Amino acid sequence: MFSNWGLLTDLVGVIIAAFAIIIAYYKWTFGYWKQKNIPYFPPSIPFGNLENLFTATSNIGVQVKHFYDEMRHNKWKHGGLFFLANPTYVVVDLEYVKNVLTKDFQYFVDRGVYYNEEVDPIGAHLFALGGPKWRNLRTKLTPTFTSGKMKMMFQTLVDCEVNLVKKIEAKRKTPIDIKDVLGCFTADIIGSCAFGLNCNTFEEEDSPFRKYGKKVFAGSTLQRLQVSIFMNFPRLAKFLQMRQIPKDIGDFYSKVVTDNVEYREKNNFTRKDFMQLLIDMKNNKSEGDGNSLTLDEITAQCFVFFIAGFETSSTTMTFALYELSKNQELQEKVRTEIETVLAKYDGKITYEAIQDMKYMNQVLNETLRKYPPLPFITRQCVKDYKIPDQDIIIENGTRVIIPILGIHYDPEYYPNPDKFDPERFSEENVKNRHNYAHIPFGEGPRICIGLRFGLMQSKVGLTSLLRKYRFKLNKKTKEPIKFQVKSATLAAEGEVWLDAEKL
Ligand code: HEM
Ligand SMILES: *[C@@H]1O[C@H](CO)[C@@H](O)[C@H](O)[C@H]1NC(C)=O
Ligand SMILES: *[C@@H]1O[C@H](CO)[C@@H](O)[C@H](O)[C@H]1NC(C)=O
Ligand SMILES: CC(=O)N[C@H]1CO[C@H](CO)[C@@H](O)[C@@H]1O
Repeated sequence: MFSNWGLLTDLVGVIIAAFAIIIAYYKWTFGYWKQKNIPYFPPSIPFGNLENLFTATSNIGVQVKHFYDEMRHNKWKHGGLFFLANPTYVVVDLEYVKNVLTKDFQYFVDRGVYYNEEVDPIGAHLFALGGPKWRNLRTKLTPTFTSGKMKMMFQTLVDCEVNLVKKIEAKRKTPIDIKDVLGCFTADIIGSCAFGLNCNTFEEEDSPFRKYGKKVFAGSTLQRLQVSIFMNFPRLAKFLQMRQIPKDIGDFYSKVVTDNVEYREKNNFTRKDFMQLLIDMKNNKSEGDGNSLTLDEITAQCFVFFIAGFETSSTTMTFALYELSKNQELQEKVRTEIETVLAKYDGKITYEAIQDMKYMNQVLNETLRKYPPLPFITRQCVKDYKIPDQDIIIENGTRVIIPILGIHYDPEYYPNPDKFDPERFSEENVKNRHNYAHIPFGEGPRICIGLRFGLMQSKVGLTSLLRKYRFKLNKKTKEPIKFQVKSATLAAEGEVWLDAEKL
């Protein structure tokens, strides 16, 4: 025992030295924004400007919004933050936002999301990739999302709508957990369009598909710790061969795609969905137009379509119905439009009918303003960038944040921002506002590729529900609604309970 004393004191010495080095590193890096002459808020060790990762009481998106608010209050056009020890550049001025996302996009091509193709190929999807790899894939995938392709897939959506109405009908006697019902609906749609599954896959409450889908977003403390390592120490993560997506999840989705591709090729079976479009690209090799995809690439894209597509649209519809339940007058106005438009199309929900609903658009715009599923987006600077009207260089490698939630609640653009008011998106009012004051899908060359699809499925869902039912908020819903602290997206904490009254 005593012979170990020497070893123990050595160990203590090493630990103290390590701490000293870490603290010195923090002190040094915390000088970054001051030296750049960019205004910033004083950070602290070890979380920088962020709340304690383990005891945080607000969603990171809400935290970023608070910083935006303070920066605006101080009349800053931009500002510096520290995420742990990492300098993070926040763009505030809308002209700067436009520069980063669009005008000077070539300097901000990357998203700065960690992935490691070797250990999990499923992580190398469009959302995460950067540089030429991203550009190449984006070019290949863009034709998959044209309005022509959306029209082609429309019937698949309408097929799923039948199940949605059935579900509401079955549950109508008691308050409805609308978030859950709509989660099934969008999982159904994307599962069917990206994975070629039949619509009723989600009849059972916990199909493996949704279970794994939820798991990706769940955000246990361990998961968030991991994400924080990915964000702040990507090189360490790569060195440790860390997976971004747990093995069981990756294997599950991989198998679904592989089986499906095999089945279709063996049986010469085709279907009008995303997967088919990707398979067609895979088999395009011979034409040598550089348009082909590997099986791993297909899997990764199907996976990201599912992950990016189901939660975003279901929360959008949930919040829209929540707001419309609180305001019956607006709900009636949407319903009137639905009835008028559908009457022109023989009472059928068609692609054209959906495009014809102007007020529905305004309601969705306002919903996405108040509840952008992604409260902020990131870019990574890929070459030194001089800010146009200032003598400041943003260095290669710097993480950039566009604070969507903050912009969407800025009283200068949206007076009385907490009020839900679709009139903000009348043609007249939109014209009088900066284009970049409403960016729920991002902007520029990296804008959400699934924008059309997301809007389309949200409109189909709302149309089919509102034409048949009147929704009212049930007392069981905890108000005011808070945002989930641990989730990566902006989702409601707890259930949203609605009563549905048949019309
Ligand atoms: C209401 C629904 C949706 C919202 C609010 C939304 C929002 C967003 C946002 C904010 C981004 C980042 C854009 C940027 O960085 O400028 C994004 C990217 C992306 N979204 Fe969506 N999204 C929605 C639906 C969908 C759907 C249905 C799909 C697929 C079927 C999808 C697939 C993607 C992909 C692949 C990217 C990465 C694009 C790239 O980096 O090139 N999204 N989305
Ligand atoms: C597969 O189907 C297409 C059209 O349905 C047909 O042209 C083609 O010859 C079929 N291929 C095989 C191997 O059966
Ligand atoms: C930016 O940094 C990356 C990684 O450190 C490096 O590979 C790249 O060459 C740099 N780009 C420029 C334009 O200096
Ligand atoms: C200002 C704004 O974002 N308007 C959008 C409202 O929604 C429609 C589609 O639903 C978009 O085309 C508009 O650009």
